[in-house]
Amino acid sequence: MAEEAKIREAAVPEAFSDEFDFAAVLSAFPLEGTLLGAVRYGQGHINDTFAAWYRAADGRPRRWLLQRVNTRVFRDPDGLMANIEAVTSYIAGRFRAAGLDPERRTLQVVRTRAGGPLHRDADGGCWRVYVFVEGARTYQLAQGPHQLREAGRAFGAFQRMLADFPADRLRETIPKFHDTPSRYAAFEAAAARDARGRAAGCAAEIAFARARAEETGRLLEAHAAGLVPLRVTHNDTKFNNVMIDDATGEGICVVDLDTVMPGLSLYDFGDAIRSGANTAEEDERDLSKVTMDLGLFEGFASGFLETAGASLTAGELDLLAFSAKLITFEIGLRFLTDHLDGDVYFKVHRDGHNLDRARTQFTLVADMEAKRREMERIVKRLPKGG
Ligand code: GN1
Ligand code: MG
Repeated sequence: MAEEAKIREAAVPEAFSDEFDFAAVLSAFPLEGTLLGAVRYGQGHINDTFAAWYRAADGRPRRWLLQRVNTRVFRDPDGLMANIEAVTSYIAGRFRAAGLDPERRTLQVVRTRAGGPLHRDADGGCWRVYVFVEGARTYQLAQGPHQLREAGRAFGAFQRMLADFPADRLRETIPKFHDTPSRYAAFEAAAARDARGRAAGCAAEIAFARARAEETGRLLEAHAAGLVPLRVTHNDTKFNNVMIDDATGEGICVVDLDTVMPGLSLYDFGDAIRSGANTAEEDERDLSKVTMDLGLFEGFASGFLETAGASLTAGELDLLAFSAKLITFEIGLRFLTDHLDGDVYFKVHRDGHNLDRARTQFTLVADMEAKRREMERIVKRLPKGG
């Protein structure tokens, strides 16, 4: 409580959204006080996320995180929520066992008045509410290697905490999510269909992708060869999926748990480098600003290896640097595929948005190819703990 009192109250917004009937949706949840309204929150590409503001009886404002789950992407929302409740309660238990208050360290699902984790509206929309983690925020761009180190520690610790979690209790929310060869096949199919006549306009990106078709299977081959084990992984370790405490700068809470599934540690490492070590935003149009910064790379790697390094196999350690490149390539492929398909998966906010995103990813891939030796040297020399 004392800790909570130190957290500065966030300002109530001046205007609220009228995109949905929030009063009707939120009446399904047992939230105290008077609803003031909801505003869009965050930068996610899949779900619709809002901060829902209330005024409590004592006059103080309080917000909750409200999300409309994208059911085109997540076909089994009940399975998804079963995963999230199982994982968050397991993690809370692990924090408690370590003598830490789980309150701000893991997401907490607020169940509906009916007792379930989801509310379905009249249009079939699936809604959920989480406790809002106050006094912490996410960043689109890292403020320096120290933040990457915090993110690395948080994602490494997340993976370590789930090491004994019974993986057979998890539904696969999106099958073959990080299966790069399948993602490549989907890209070739989209290029062949050319549904929107966009292929001619991105011939350079298509050629860039084709030149790297050979290496898409490397992580799965290493897994099949027994060098890289299946673990419970986060699978969407974007830098903006870890909350950084405003007061301490610590990476306190890993969010966006929709894709927690059995996977490879290399997916989590790779995706974090893709997003966190980029010196520019994911959709930056000025590609001269897009580079993979070795200081940021080292920041993340040092934190991740500090908390998870000792449990990684030699096969995993050998592939860490490569995984950054492969996952960046894979997500670039997914953006390019969606551009070719007509922007049906990722939210877009301007024409050519997915193509811009694909270009930044491919620019990073080329930069990582140039810096590969240095990345490998850094991984080798950092201490491995956990
Ligand atoms: C999506 O939901 P969000 O924006 O954190 C996507 C990730 C991609 C990412 C690219 C379920 O993540 O796989 O890496 O966009 N999530 C899903 O920015 O597809
Ligand atoms: Mg997210």
